[in-house]
Amino acid sequence: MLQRSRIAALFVAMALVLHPAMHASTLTGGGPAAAAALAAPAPLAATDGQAVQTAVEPIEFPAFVESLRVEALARGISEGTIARALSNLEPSASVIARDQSQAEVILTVDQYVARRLTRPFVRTAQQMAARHRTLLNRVAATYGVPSRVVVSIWGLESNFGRFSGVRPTIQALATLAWEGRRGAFFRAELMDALEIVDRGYIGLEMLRGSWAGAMGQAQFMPSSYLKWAQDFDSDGDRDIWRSEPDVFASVANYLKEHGWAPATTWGREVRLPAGGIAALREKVGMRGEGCRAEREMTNRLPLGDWQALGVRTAAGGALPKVAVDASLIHSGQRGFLVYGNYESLLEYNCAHSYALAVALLSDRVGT
Ligand SMILES: [Ca+2]
Repeated sequence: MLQRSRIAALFVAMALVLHPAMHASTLTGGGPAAAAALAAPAPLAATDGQAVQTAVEPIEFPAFVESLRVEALARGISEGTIARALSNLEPSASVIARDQSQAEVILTVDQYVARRLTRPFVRTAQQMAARHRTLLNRVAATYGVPSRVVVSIWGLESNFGRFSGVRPTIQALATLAWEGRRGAFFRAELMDALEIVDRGYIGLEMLRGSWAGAMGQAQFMPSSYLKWAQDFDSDGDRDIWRSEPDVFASVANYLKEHGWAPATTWGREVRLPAGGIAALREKVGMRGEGCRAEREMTNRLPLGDWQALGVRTAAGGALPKVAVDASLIHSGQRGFLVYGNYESLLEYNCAHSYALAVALLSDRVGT
C-alpha cells in the first residue's frame, strides 16, 4: 500500500515521542504551548523529521487525498461526508510552517507555572468559577470532578473559551498526515474527524481548532472527542466549541474516565528533609515506565512512609494519616507529593508543567 514503509518508520518514531493516550495539547500551538516543548523531546523530533524526509518518496497532495478517500470509504464513512470534507482540500502552508518550527523555548516547570498563573489569570479563574457555579456544580455531581479543576483546565486550554483555535481541523490534519513527521498519528486522527461529522455529533463547519488538530475549548483531538466528548445540554450536539455545558462535562468526563477519584484531591506541596529531592529520589526509586512525566516521578509509597522519611506538609506539620499512595515530583526546589488524581491530569497532557499548573490553579480557585 501507499508509502507503507514511511508510515512504519513514522510509527516507530511516534512511539518514542507520544504517550498512547496523550492528549493533543502537548502537540499544539494552542493552550499549553510551552508544555509541548517539555513533553516532546525536541532533539528527537527535529532529527527524526530530517531523517524521514530524506528517506521518503514525496507524494502529491491530490493523490494523497485520494488515498484518504479510499481509506475513509473502507472504514464505512459515507460518500456524502467524504465529498463535503475532502473536496477542494489544499495543504495549509501555515500548518506546515508551525510543524517545522521546532525552535520552541523550553521552560522549566517553575517558569511555565509562573508564566501561566499570573495574578489576572488566577483572578479570572475565580470569577469564572463563580459565574458558572450552578452549571459546574451539576457537572461535579455527575462526574465527580470538582469545579475548581474543570475551570482550571478550561482556563489553561482555551483561556476560558476565548481561544479555541480557528483553523479548519480537517485541513490541518490532512496537511500534517501528508507532510508531517507523525503522519500515521494524524492520518488516524483525520479518520476520526470524518467519523465525528459522519455520525452527526457536530457540523463540519464547526470542526476548528489548533494547527495540530486539537479542537474547541476542551482542546480534544478527534480520537478523544469520539470517546469522551459529552452533550450535557442535551441539544443533540457534542459542542465543545460553543456550549459551556458540553465543554465542562467533556473535560470532567475525560478525567473521570482516566481515573479521577472524587474522594481525594491531587496532592500537596511538601517540605523536604535534609538532602532534598535528590536524596529521596535515590531512596525511593524512580518509575521506569510511562510517558516522560511519569518516568520523572518516584515510585508510589503510602503517605505514612513519606512521613517516616521526614517529609512534612509545606507548613512543617505531619502528613495526614490517610491511606493514600503518593509519588514525589518537584518544580525547581519545591517538592510535591501527588496522588492518583494528579496522574489523571497527566493523561490530559503528560507534562508536569501542565499538570502542576492545573493543580496549583485549582487550589487558588478553591471551590
Ligand atoms: Ca450539546
